[in-house]
Amino acid sequence: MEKKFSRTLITTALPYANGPVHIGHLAGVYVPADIYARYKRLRGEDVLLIGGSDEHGVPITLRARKEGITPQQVVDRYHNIIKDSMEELGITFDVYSRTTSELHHKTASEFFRRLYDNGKFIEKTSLQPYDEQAGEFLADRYVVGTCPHCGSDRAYGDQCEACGTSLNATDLINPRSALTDAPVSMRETSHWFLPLDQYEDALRSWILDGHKEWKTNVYGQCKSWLDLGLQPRAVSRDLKWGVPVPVDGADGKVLYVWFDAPIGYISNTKEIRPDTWEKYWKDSQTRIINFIGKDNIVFHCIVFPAMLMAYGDNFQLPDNVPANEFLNLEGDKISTSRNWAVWLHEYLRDFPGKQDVLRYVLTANAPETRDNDFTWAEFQARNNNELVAILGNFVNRAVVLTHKYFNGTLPAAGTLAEVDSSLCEAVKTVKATLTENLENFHFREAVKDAMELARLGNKYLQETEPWKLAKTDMERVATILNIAINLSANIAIAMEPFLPFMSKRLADMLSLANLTWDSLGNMELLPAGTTINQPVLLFEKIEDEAIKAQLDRLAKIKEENKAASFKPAPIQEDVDFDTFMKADLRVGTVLECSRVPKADKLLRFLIDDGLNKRTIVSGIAKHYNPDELVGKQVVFIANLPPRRLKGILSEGMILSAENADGSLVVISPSATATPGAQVK
Ligand code: B3M
Ligand code: ZN
Repeated sequence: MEKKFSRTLITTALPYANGPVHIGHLAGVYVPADIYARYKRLRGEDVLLIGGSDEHGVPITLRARKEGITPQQVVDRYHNIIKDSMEELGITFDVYSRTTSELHHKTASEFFRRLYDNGKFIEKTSLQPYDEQAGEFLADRYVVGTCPHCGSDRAYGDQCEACGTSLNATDLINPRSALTDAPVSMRETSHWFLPLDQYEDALRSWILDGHKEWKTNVYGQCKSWLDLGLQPRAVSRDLKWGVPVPVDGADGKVLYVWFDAPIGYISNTKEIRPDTWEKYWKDSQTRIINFIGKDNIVFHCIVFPAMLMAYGDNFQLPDNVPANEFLNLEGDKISTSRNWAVWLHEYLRDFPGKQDVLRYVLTANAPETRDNDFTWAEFQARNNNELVAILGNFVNRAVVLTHKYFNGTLPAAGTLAEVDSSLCEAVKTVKATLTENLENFHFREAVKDAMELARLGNKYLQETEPWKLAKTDMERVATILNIAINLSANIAIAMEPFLPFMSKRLADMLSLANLTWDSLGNMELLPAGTTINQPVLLFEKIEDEAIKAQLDRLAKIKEENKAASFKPAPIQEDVDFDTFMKADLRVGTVLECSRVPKADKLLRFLIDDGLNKRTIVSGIAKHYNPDELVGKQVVFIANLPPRRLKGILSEGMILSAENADGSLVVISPSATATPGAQVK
């Protein structure tokens, strides 16, 4: 039998406050968590949706160093951007706090101290990378060097971003400090470790026997970790930024960010429910759900549960961890450092009032079972072909017709015909699948179910054609519109978790107060006589220009990234001076320039070389219009043997430079030179 729970505690991964949130965060964590929370609230359940910023850890200190500001300034800036933009998107956090709060420091500190006092840690000494010049231990990210796999000389101590291999700082060739560029040495330091191996059996039976219903990606990852065997894990670090280790003699040590961050879920519950927080964490009637991305699975399914087991005191483990896969953007991995993302705060600026469109697209295309791709073309298509053409269209027709034939007062339904009853039945069936999909975190399917109601509505109007009956059978028209409007009311409820802004506008239009999940499926929800307000547009078409602007922005970023990662070719072997001097480099003035027929790369030049006119063919047609070069001066090699190109005798070679993006620019003197002048 299914277990009955009295309340649900929903947690969302705490985003690092080292940058704003992007569509990957939203699709993976915040939109699904909000859908679930809204659905549970519609059912009248006791729900808390917990969020907050993760403000410790190396990503924050790296960002601060890069920008020349303090870590506190970094987190202040991004915490506020994240908090405000998520609120604007309609993510209904009951609390969105931060791990630099006093309450969190106290909570995390006490948590550590209890484990320490109860002998739950082992203390171990190990060799860690150290920067002698800075006098600091270096976190993995602060060690840079050559990748032993691909030879990239920009690999970090935890990962090589060029080839994607995950590394240890000790794997790097010529490891250097990212702080001072000094060579890295290894020094002894001692840390506290949580002996995960001691919890292996308990974790095994809790997950592998007890939670076979978890998503296969989550269950599978846990199983492979457990099958490999768990090792003790360090829970402290030699860093200045973080929650100080609350033990005498531990100066300069802080809690590992992955130790303190999940405790943030507890701190934030305390913040919002100072008196009753314990029942959300320690009562077996509470159901805890962790929404996270796939890179966080081990911390939520293995490490944090082990911490809670070590703590005891009846702390409950999560009942489910519906982790998502990753969302890519236009075929490439989303990356904060490469600015390859659609940032939420920018989306809200560029598409004001279109929160629901983003929520819809990210849900309809959520990376629930595999990595997925976000494209602006799909965004536009789903808006125009689904939200506008199906949902908006149906509701609009129902409301407009009710105004046209009944002055905006909902008419009573008469005896139902076959087509009416089967629609009402279909609505009930949709409710059942929709509910089941929501309960099982299948939000992609769920939003399709909700959309099915609008599809059914369009089909119903198409079949019954009330506009044709208006001349002959107003009683029938009344029944049809009563049903169409009641279906619209059902849509307002079914869509509330997904499209809350639309749902609110629709409910207002229909004078529908008090949306509850219980009333979904009830096709007599709105009684005859209800005032139907004037139709308002629920969705509007998104034009090509808006999409093009976004694609142009991405194209520009791609160019910038290419330029930033440009590595000039290695210098060639020495050439002796006399050989070099044999090359006769001259300045010439372009007299004529034209495209070479049937050769899309070639331009034909006529050059004044001071002595004569000469023809040179050059492969730069992709980069210049012939006209813009006439009158310009170029540098060319004057003593190359003539060569025939596409039937034209080319007497020399025009010099140009190749940029990071492959574009070519012609080399010209910086001021006018005499034609024929030698370049020395
Ligand atoms: N800040 C990692 C991340 O954003 C981390 C999550 C913490 S959840 C307790 O991917
Ligand atoms: Zn590599």
